[in-house]
Order: sequence, then structure tokens, then C-alpha cells
Amino acid sequence: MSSPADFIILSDETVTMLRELFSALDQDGDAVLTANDFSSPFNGRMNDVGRQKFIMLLENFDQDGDDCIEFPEFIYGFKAMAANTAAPTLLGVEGLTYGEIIAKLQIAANELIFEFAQELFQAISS
Ligand SMILES: [Ca+2]
Ligand SMILES: [Ca+2]
Repeated sequence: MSSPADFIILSDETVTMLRELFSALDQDGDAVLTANDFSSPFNGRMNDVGRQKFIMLLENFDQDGDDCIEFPEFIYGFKAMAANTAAPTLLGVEGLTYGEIIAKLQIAANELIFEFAQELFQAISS
């Protein structure tokens, strides 16, 4: 079964950027985003802001509902966001081959994912 998100191919640059963002969010370095990463290292508790941020992440990325976000879920969530975003009118594609149009769309989808990642980073770090 494929979903629209599966048609989006991430560039190496995009994967590297998402890997860095994931690592930045993974405060305890166990390669999974969990409540721990949003809790105080002193008492292990989440404050309201930390909890809100963590819930926002779970809503966007936790596909299987186990309250943990692994890197493949993180990647998939960004692909799904791009796949579900309405594209602007495709002007200027007359005369291009299907291959060229698909390549252009992949670049545009990757650019969109960079924007989403930036928005997420700002929302989490503010
Ligand atoms: Ca972690
Ligand atoms: Ca999960």
C-alpha cells in the first residue's frame, strides 16, 4: 500500500537537515523523541510549555501512537505534510517532459520540507 507521501523522494541534503533537527530535539541522545526529551533534567517532569511542544510533535509524527517518535516516523511526517499541501498552479511546464516535471516537483517538495522544518524548529525553540 502506498500513500501520496511515498512518492516524495528526499534529497541527501534534506535527510541530513532532518537528521540534525531530530538530533537537536533528542536531548537525551537515545535516538527516539519521547517525553524525556521535553522534561527537566533535574526532576524528570515536563512543564506546560514542554508538554505542549511534545504533544504538538506527537500529533504530527507519531504514526503508531506509542508516544515515541523514531527517525523514520519523523521523516514520514514531513513527507506527509508536503504530500498534503496544495501545490501552486503549475505554470511554465508546457513543453517539458514528464521526467523533467517530476524532477521539478521533487525539488519543490524538498524546499517545502525545509520550510516546514524551519517552522517546527522555531516553534520548539521559542
Ligand atoms: Ca530521546
Ligand atoms: Ca511512534
